[in-house]
Amino acid sequence: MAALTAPTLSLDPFADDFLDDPFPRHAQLRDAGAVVRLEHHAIFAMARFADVETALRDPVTYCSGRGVGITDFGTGADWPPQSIILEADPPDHTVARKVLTGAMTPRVVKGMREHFARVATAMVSPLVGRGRFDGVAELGEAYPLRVFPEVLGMPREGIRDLLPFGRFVFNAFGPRNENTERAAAAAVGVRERIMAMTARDVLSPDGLGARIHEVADEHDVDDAIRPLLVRAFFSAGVDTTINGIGSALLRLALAPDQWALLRADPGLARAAFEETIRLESPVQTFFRTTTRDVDVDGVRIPEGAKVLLFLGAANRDPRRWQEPDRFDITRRAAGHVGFGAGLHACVGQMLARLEGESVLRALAAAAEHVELDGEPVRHRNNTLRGLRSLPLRVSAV
Ligand code: 8QM
Repeated sequence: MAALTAPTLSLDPFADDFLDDPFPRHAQLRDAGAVVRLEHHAIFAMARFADVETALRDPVTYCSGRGVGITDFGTGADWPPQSIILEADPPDHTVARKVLTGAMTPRVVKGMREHFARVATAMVSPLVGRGRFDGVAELGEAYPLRVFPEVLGMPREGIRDLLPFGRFVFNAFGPRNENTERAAAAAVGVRERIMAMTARDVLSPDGLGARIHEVADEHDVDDAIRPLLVRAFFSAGVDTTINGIGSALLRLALAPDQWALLRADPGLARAAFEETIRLESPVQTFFRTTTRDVDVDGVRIPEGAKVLLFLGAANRDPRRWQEPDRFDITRRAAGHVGFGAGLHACVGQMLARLEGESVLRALAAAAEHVELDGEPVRHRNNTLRGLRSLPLRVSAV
């Protein structure tokens, strides 16, 4: 009986006005129906938690191999570069996933804990001593750009390429609009240098990059795809955590009551980061492509359709969350889809949490108060939500 046509909206989810203030439009998308058609890009979209989660957990119907951006790799497109893991389906995905999870085991991540805490404390201390600092440049970016290359074992001279590379990757999931073109222009030469850093002989032998090559040996992985497995860490691990940490600092600066809770119990640092991922969803959207006609709430989505999944809208769906727009570090944020769900759920989520927790713990130990010292400036990206600058004022304990 599924014959209803999807409610059609004319909004462009990659336009400046949408990206700068997505939440009112998220509500509009959720309220319009379980599935809506966005005619501007000739795509379908889902924004309710239940439907986004169902799609994420049904990779047979909603595949990734045709790309998780707007480009359909099923029709011979070869731009932007396709991910070997994120944009693959079983069985190709299974092998890639095994190698990346094999390199980043819980034991490996646990082994980083003390070092991460020490680096966070050392980084936070002079900032708090100064009393004012930029939460993005001096902490949100500085911290991941310090610990992540170390963990990967990549050459120092490659660090400056990580930001433009990540910004390009995440913009390029969207259409070729101004954001994508700007990021592509800023990444000229960057992609080649990033690929050069995936080679076994430039990665330090004790890092995660070298581990990927070792695990790839164990699984007899083809030489041709190894660089792409290492590249996945370069693409996925930097801007994501940067925007997560920046957003957490903003949220805490805006909510003195939540800051007081964290000060009283630094054990809440991990929960505060988790709640930030729910509320701000650093990765706002991903596409899937349907592998068959599928009926959702009476609406037929045809085979081969691009479906935009609004992770950020699902994470604030009032059908799923109480007071969804409230930053509450004591709520049960677990179960959000900020790290995805199912087969493709973020491989690095434990590392991301450890970074977030380490920074928030260090700050809560060193600062009595944190508040805004000026207007935060948003960073615009087709997929990522985060900040370009965040002026903060802090008082030492
Ligand atoms: C996003 O290049 C890649 O393999 C890759 C790019 C982006 C991601 C993951 C992998 C999901 C974090």
